Amino acid sequence: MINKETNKLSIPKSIKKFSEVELNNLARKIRNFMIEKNSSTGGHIGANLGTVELTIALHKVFKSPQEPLLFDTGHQGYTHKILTGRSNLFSSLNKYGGMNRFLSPKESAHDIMEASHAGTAISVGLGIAKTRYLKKNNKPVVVVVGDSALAEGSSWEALNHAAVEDVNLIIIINDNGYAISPGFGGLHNLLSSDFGNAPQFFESLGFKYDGPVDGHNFSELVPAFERAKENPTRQIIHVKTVKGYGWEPAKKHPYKAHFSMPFNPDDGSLKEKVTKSYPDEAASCIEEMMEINDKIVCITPSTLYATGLNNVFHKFPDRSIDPGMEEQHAMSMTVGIATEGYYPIVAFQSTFLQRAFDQLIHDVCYADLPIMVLSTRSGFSGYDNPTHHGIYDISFTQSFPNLTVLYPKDGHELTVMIRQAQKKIKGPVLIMMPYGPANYLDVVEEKNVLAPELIYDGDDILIVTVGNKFIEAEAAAKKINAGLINLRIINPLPGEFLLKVFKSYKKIVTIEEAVLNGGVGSSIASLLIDNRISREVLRLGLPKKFIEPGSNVELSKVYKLDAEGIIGSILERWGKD
Ligand SMILES: Cc1ncc(C[n+]2csc(CCOP(=O)(O)OP(=O)(O)O)c2C)c(N)n1
Repeated sequence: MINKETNKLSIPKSIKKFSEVELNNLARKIRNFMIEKNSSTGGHIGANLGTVELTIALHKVFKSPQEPLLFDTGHQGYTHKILTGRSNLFSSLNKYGGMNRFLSPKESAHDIMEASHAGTAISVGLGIAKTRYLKKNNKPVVVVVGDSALAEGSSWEALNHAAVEDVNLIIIINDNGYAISPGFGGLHNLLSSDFGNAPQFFESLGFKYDGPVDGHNFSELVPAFERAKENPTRQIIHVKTVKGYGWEPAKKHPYKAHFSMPFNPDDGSLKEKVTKSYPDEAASCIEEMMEINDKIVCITPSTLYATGLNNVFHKFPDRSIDPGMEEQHAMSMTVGIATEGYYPIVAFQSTFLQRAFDQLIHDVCYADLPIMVLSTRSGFSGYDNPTHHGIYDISFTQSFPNLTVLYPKDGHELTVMIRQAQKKIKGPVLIMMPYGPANYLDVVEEKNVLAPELIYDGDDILIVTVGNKFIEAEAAAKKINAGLINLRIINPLPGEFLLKVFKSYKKIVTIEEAVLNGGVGSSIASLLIDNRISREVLRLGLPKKFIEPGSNVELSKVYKLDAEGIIGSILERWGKD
């Protein structure tokens, strides 16, 4: 089945003429391959086991890429990758330079778009279909969208538009009832209702509705897709699938094994021990705070897995809200909660916080109410897509009025910061934390961690470091006898404090795991210019480009943000003296 030499799953050239038995055999082969490969590399195993038959049926009926197949988010595209000749790449998944976790035109002409953020495919698909209409190309465009991605605000905008367009767009709802956590809300209820309201709902919007179709049964899938191909205008096909289908351990997993780190294929147990992460640390602290303060409400838009809030949600179900993948709504809702005198803590994965950019500035900052926003996986975010790195949050919040932005140097400082910020900051506050296991440097219970700290003085170079770069910055500072500041507060910039310390130094180095443009280094350079103070400033951070996936260690090395890289850049700028 798997050719060990080429590491490739042998797939026959054309499945167009396959019988149902052959299709089922192929599905079994693909499923086994995925379990075997993902068990050693990790991957979106549950999400992909659910789309095996659906994707095979799509490739049987439609001719990719002329009849383009778009998968919303792209995390469920493994079968599509295998059927388009990429099985040999699976061993490199979640390795530096390895196969993309999502779909990417850089990998194959069969991948029409690269996403990784949910809720974009109906819009892109409609754009293609509309342009094809102008070009008089009437080949259908097929979009596969998950039931939760369908609940994204952008998907609703796209549906509203698609409902009145005379173009050949087929929307397939891959309804497994799950986001990563179990599905939620009116749309979820509508799709999972046994009483058949979904047809009326979509038909009254203006679509043709076909379904529900059993997404693991070729005798239902293939005819449904053939019917749609015959008459592809404004067509919705509602396909019911099971996340983790065909793999016993997924049944017991709380997220149906949506994604897993390397696992034991027999029981799904993880191969490596899980260590306490920054979000875990923050979540324990929130749990204790909610215990003593019944006015704290905790929210996360479908990112329980990245925010560690499971226990909080379990313990305080009435004061915990996961509205689904609805970042904009989650952010705006905090204003209502704060207006009523409660204290909302809303936790995002940094990359998805971008979805709530305007709600953060327009709703939260302008309201200027006590609201806490947590941004997890700020900085490098591992082997996800290049668009998943949380490297823009520092830059975009630098310009926001009323918002205090904090970034602690370690796990202790994080929890003290959350407590102090909740007690002392009257307006909105955003606290960032990095991906990965928490570090613990010193206990800071007694200190005010809402202000910067001069850790020690040095010779003529001063390093100003932001958040998780502290460890590498400190190692570099010690090597070259530089002074060191743990900045902690990155908006508003603590100008008075900085200018006072800068008096003793000729050379200033700033370090941040974020894009340099508009970042802390730029703000410090502006501070000096605005105060007509002349200093040499070396800004260390990331270039304005999409950064490849990689571990923190790998990427810190490549982008010279580890101690060695920091020293190298300093020596390159100023030489040895
Ligand atoms: C805007 C955005 N928010 C959150 C995520 C994280 N995320 C990735 S897949 C996923 C669940 C997707 O659920 P669904 O669309 O139903 O697809 P399924 O995995 O169930 O097939 C989530 C929350 C994301 N990729 N994009």
